[in-house]
Amino acid sequence: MDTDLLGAYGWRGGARPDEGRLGRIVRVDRGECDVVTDDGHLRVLSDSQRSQDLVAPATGDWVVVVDDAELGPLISRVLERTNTVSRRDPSEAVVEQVLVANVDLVLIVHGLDRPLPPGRLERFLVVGWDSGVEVVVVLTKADREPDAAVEVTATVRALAPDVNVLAVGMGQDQSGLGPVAALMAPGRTVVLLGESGAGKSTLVNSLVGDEVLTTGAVRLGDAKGRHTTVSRDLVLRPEGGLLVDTPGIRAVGIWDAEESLARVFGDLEERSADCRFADCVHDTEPDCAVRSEVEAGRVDHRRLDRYRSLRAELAEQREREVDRNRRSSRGRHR
Ligand SMILES: Nc1nc2c(ncn2[C@@H]2O[C@H](COP(=O)(O)OP(=O)(O)OP(=O)(O)O)[C@@H](O)[C@H]2O)c(=O)[nH]1
Ligand SMILES: [Mg+2]
Ligand SMILES: [Zn+2]
Repeated sequence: MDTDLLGAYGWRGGARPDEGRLGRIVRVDRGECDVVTDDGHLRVLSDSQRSQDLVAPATGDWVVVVDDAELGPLISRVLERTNTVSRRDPSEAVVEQVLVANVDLVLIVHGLDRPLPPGRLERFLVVGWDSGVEVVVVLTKADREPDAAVEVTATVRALAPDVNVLAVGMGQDQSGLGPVAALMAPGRTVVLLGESGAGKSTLVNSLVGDEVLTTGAVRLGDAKGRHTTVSRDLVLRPEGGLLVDTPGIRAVGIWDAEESLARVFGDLEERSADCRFADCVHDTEPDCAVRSEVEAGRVDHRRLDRYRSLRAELAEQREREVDRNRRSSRGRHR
């Protein structure tokens, strides 16, 4: 038994729960999870069938494990989360999907062997910032595409001036890893988000210094990945720190992210204070201060389009949510 295994896995001290054993989820499968406890790794039932109120466990969650006489070890509850990285559940319009819980840093990983559409970066930024933690962009494959590294760094800087951008090359020799490794520290949880084939698993392996995760070749021609990673795995780095690898996501649906949207489009939000109507959607309204920025050539019209469509997406979510709540409360009163 390790003296402070859970400390290495990010437990910040403080009172432990009275009941059961404390653990952190390192992987979630259907109905079961891998949990690390003081005694090492355990396979446990997530038990969401039996206790309907249980928060569905996610990778990174701190949980209480109890031993059931019949079922063996199972999660009895999920401790309160400090934060989550969430998106809209791709299979349903009004359900939040927690990707990872209790993180300290989000890395948006992008492979330089493909273009970076601004809209995709903006979505990832909204999702990353919505967790409340710092976001850093990591550009991979700089060994193969040194020119793209310069160009894409400039694109990111233009869209998000206060975001740190790092470029790494993990080909024959490893370059640029130092600054990424410097973002890690004992007990600190870093989650990697990005498209399939971006190099997330490769980056985790490079930082860990071992082939702990499977990586996959990219299809020739369109630089698309093959969805090699299928689960969200929390990995301990021997030098300290935790990395959460995730399956590639292409179109990330934003969830309840007003504030981080305002951050990505801060300049536009500021200008909208001068629109004639408080609820201006910057479309055909008269005296729209945001559209006048576009007309004056100070803001790219495509950027305004992307901002408007993300705002519309959030507004639609809100409406559907209100509808749903209304329906379910009606159901209860019947
Ligand atoms: N030359 C070079 N190849 C890289 C670099 N990063 C990743 N690759 C290659 O890109 C391919 C995809 O990398 P993965 O790490 O599997 O990508 P991923 O983001 O984990 O993809 P999914 O698991 O499908 O989401 C692999 O063949 C890697 O060897 C890099 O910096 N340089
Ligand atoms: Mg992977
Ligand atoms: Zn307006």
